[in-house]
Amino acid sequence: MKLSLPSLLFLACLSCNSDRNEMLYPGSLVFPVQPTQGVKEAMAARVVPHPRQLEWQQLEMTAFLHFSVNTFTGREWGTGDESPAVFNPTALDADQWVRVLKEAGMKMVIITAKHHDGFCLWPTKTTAHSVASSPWKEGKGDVLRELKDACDKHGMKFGVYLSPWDRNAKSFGDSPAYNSFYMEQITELLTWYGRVDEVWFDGANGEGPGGRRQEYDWQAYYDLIRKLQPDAVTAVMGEDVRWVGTESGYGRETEWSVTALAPGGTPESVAINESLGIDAMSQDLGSSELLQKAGSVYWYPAEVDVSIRPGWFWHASEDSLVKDVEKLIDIYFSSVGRNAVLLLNVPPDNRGLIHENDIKSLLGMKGWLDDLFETDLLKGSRPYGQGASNATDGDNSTSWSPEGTGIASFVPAIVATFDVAMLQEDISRGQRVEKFVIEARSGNEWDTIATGTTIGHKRLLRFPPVNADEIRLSITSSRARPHISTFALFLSPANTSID
Ligand code: FUL
Repeated sequence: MKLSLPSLLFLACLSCNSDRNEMLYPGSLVFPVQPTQGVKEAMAARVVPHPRQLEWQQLEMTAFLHFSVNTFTGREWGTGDESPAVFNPTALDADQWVRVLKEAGMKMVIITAKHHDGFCLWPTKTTAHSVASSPWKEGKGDVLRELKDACDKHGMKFGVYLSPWDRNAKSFGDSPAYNSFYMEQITELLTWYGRVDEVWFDGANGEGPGGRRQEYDWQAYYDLIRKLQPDAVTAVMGEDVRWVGTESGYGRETEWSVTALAPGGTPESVAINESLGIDAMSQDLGSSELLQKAGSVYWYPAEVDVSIRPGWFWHASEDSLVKDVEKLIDIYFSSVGRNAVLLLNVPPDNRGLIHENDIKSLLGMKGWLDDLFETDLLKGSRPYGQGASNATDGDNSTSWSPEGTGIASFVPAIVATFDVAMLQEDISRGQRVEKFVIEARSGNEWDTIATGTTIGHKRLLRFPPVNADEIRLSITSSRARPHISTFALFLSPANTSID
């Protein structure tokens, strides 16, 4: 525990010494000038998510659909010169997309309403470069409408990716003109289809005609979204959800949702991040060392975007290169299991369907995860022993709030072998734990079976199978009183085959 005496006194007045009444900071906070040692960590521990961020974090698994003219040309980045005539799926079935993704455990679907090629999947009034000029449904189709209807039918959340970089728009690079064109597109997407849950702004950005640079008016975009869809999170170049920094499917082992990284693309945020020398790809975005340099911190949680295939778009040549069940499970442990939300891309093919090979991997992963999480070996056991007196009554009997650091023991309800541990913090009260240790006793021998740093919404750990009489969880460092909401143990299913 890193709290010095002055900082404890400071916190005492913040919280009136009562946990229930402690001061929390929704979204962000500006540090006091020259705080005493430990105060910054203790304050950062009390930054909490906005309700829309909390709801988003609990989704855990979400899906991306990359679909555009590239699906038909074989490109990854269209040039913007493609004829809308190439867009002609023969059997488009948005209901199939949503059924498959729901069965695979996905809680939201985000579609590329417009990728860098500028082709719009909805019949926008802003440009003729859209489905309205394509042969699909004789120009009367609307992919966004079909997807949203399917989402509503199956209880799936719905998000839109609208590439700021547009290689087709003539106005791109004429900053005021393109900004108003782009905001028109945002307005259509956020007013024509009912509720939208996420707006995804890509960071890729090239030049306009004649090498012109486009200055995006990020603040105006954010204000418009807040007005039209106040509950939608804005992602990546947005303010609520942070790009994890890789496209490999692997988040950081130490993943703070409270970061010194200032969110979004506004000049103010850019200046803060430049002065700290950090960006979304930096290894350290929230350590105590970094907090000492920072003037403010933000609730800015990580999203791990990765494609089930080598490319983001479907290509026939990649049908044999779909990630297998083992790989998807590994990605799950390295994203959801490392305090992030997984955004797994499953691109529809040129028929307008999710391909059979992708379905096989998705359902294989889901079946394995369902088997894994079916039996919690700690269910029903309660913490006991020295330091375990703060077991909290809740739905989960293993929830526990030690005073700062603490050790609790658990006797598994079923004596059995396990090889996966799950830990969760109640992040509605902030992210606090900096280090923990899990030990197991067999007879008189205690062995360390796993150690870790951050927990956050969810931390999953894998280790060789253990058969224990007793389990011990120690929180060895925390920025403030931790609120452990779940401690659970599981045994991996024997294999990943669904045949
Ligand atoms: C990147 C884009 O350039 C890729 O095409 C893809 O959309 C990925 C999710 O983001 O920045």
